Amino acid sequence: MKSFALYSLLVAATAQAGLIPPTSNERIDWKYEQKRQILGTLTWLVGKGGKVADPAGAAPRRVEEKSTSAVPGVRRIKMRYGPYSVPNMNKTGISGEPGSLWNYPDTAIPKPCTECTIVSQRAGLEYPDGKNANIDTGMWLHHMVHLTIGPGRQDATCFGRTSLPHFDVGATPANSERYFSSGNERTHVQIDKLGAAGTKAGYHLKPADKMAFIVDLMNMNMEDKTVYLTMTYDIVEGPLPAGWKDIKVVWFDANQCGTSEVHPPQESGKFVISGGTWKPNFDGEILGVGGHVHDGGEVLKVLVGGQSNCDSVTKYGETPEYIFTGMGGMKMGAAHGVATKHISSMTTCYYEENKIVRKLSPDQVWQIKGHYDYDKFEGNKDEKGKQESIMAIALMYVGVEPGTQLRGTAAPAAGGSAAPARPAKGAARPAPKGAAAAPAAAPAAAPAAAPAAAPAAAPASEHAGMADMGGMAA
Ligand SMILES: [Cu+2]
Repeated sequence: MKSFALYSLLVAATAQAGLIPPTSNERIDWKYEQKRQILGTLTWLVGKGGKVADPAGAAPRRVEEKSTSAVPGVRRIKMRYGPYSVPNMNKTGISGEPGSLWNYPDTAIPKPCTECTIVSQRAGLEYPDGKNANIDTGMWLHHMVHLTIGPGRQDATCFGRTSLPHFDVGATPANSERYFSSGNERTHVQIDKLGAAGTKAGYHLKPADKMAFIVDLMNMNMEDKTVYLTMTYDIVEGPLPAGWKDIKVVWFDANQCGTSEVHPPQESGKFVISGGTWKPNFDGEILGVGGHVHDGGEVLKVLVGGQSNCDSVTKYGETPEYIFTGMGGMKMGAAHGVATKHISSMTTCYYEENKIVRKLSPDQVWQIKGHYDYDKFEGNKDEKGKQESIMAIALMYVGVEPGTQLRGTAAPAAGGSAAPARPAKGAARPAPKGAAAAPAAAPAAAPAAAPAAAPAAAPASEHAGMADMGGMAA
């Protein structure tokens, strides 16, 4: 059987790539994680959803909009990525999820510029005609991870570890970093919040950097849907402005370096899911932080020394597009357990809104806790009536001196010409069944970046900065 051969191949490939768990990380079921990713990958390989060609008459892929940023000289670039075909509710992926495009890697992601500094960013989801796609029409930006791959890029919380999200886009935590993420609440990251006088930091995108996505979308309709993932960037063109700080992002996760998914420990009532602890492995000043939980969640707490530095609080169904009444007023089939009111925003903490700590220090101990209460907020249930997997994630944006590397690691070689590594996954696979045209029209895959000289891995003794594995506490 073709799919079985593929499965064996994938198992062999992942094993070879070193995805075998280190023995110290016992709190994560790596076999389960691996199986989920392999099955998810197989699902889109056998033609259930994925990147397709632009439908006729689709809105343009790149537009310049009027920026609302108070920082002088900022341009707003809106990019439309994909489009992605999302299977309908009658199609169940091999991993068991109906109506979903599950953790789909796309490494053919054009940047908004060759070199610029990003001061704000927000994700969205749109139909080909440019109309907003959300829960009221059965579409859901379930999860997306935005990675930067390039010389000097290091992931502060997965460095030195095997990591599924990095592996998924053909990279490692030693040559790439997760720098942005979005759920359907579509939180606007606003480093430029202080305006013209106060914004002296941004995420500096360099010429050698490549971008990659992991895309996870849901479709509660009875027919397949094609949607674009949009990304709106506010940028300052060219090198990092003089006197500005660059940004490093710290990714906290209850299932760190895995799929981010956690099984709910309870089917009702209150509980907490926690990430592992992290000791800062670089210096910098905390600019902002925001959290992500799933429906049923009340607050994501970012703790330092056991005290909350930021409470990222959920709000539900603030606008009609976040209310799911079902398609045609009925929650059909596998969609019957989907909640009515969904998380429509999560609060963030910028600058002085961080309660205790504004500077990173190696003696601090950081941890996140996702507080859930299914009695207060409805979760999403599967076809069998069981609560679906949940998440607790926070992204902390830290202002750093340009060129900052994780402690104990060497700076990358200057220049950093990218050597071809492996073909970009997002453009290399065959068209899904039923796609109008082969994805030949998709942008040619740029070779995945590989730093000219990968930063030397830190010796074992330097690994104290790594977060340990996440876990649950009732
Ligand atoms: Cu999520």
